[in-house]
Amino acid sequence: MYAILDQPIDNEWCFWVDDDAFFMQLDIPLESFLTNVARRTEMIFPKSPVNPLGGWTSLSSGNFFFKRTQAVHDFFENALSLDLVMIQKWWDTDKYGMFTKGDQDKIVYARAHSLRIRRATRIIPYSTFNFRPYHFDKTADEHFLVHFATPGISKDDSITAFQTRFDFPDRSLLARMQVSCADRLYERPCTVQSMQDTVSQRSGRTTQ
Ligand SMILES: [Mn+2]
Repeated sequence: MYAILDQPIDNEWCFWVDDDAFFMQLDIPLESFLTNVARRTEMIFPKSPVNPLGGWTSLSSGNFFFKRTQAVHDFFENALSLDLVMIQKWWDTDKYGMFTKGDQDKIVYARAHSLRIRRATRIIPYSTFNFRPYHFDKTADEHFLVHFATPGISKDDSITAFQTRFDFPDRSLLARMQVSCADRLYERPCTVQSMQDTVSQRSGRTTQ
């Protein structure tokens, strides 16, 4: 949300994508999802699919469109300031699905408390672009995007399984830092500090 708050207010459409989501159909422009969007619409969130364990959420903040307007900026500024403990007490699982203990819940709460924002938001089916690895049967480019938000398996393992299943020649979906940590796993445990060391070494800086 800090990254979104850093954006200029220029009324341009943007697409947020988590670091555990990847575009798989690079020939399809993002603009193709914005045809026939009402003038009042300033954010477009997909729902989540129902995962293999039955979990779902009323919206997914892992990949969504937002317009760089003052109203959207103010919305995220307000959402960011909210207290998760307060939100958890308010949370209605039947209505909003899983409580995920993060920014997504803040977005759900802030939206539920703003008629202005509800009117400016479109919630679309998960099958527009919020696909998970278990939706891919045939090829890695079967759907527009893959989001490694999967229960019961770490993101790295989920990415590695996907790459193995579709014969990726390399480990390109894993972040370089993660690959480096995975490769060094048998040498020493991977900690946040060792990841920071890796970053510092790569950028030629010394660790403070
Ligand atoms: Mn995610």
